[in-house]
Amino acid sequence: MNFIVLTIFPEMFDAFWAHGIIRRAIDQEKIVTSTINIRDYASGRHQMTDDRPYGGGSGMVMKPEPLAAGIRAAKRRAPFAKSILLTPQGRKFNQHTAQQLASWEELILVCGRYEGVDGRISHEFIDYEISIGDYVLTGGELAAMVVIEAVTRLIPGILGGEDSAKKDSFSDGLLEHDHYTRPRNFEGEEVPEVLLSGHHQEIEQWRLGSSVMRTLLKRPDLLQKKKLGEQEIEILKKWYREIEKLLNLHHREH
Ligand code: 6GU
Repeated sequence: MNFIVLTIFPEMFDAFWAHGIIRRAIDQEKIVTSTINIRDYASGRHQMTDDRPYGGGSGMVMKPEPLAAGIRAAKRRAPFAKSILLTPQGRKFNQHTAQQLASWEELILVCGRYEGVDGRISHEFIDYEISIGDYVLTGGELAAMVVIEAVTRLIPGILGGEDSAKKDSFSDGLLEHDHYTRPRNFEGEEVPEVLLSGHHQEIEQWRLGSSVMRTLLKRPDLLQKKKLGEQEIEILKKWYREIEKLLNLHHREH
């Protein structure tokens, strides 16, 4: 995958490229990364990349010429690339979008700043607009990093465990199960016995139960959307019966 980022703050990406999974993906030549400084394509003594909005109002708008020239330069490096504008007005990014983007060979990520970019850029030079959530950031740089990281970890051969991306939260509509590591007893709380048993089937059962209940408690919206399997329904029924028992006990007492 070839990622080209257009930004007025290319230095923000130096640390991002240099660590963790992104670093490893670059070293293993699974991804190629570069930045284009939009300011390099701005003209005039001050190389301004923004200007006041026509029609008045507060805030600044990114000028079209430097962005257009920057995107054209990126397209010369990556002729088949799709160009993505990071903006709070975009489609909400999720795991499904990450999977779709991972199927492209080349991506140009345009980081908007200020109040937005000139409308003619979004109309003529941008294939998709993506937002990473309903909150406002001053620029698209952090959002671009979010997208790049989410896409990179889906590229085959990047993660330690080959199937860990498949087991991730959201990829099957459930949150991940609880995880434990040593020590067995931490400040009085024990690791669930079944995880020490070595019974792989029972461990898988326990993990599915943990996933389903965690999703019910933390993200019930995900369970509503998901098509539940037989096993998952059984788990919910089991807990439903447990809760009923508890309620009956209390009912008798009061
Ligand atoms: Cl992609 N950009 C900006 N500036 N703010 C955001 C965003 C993107 N996604 C959520 N908020």
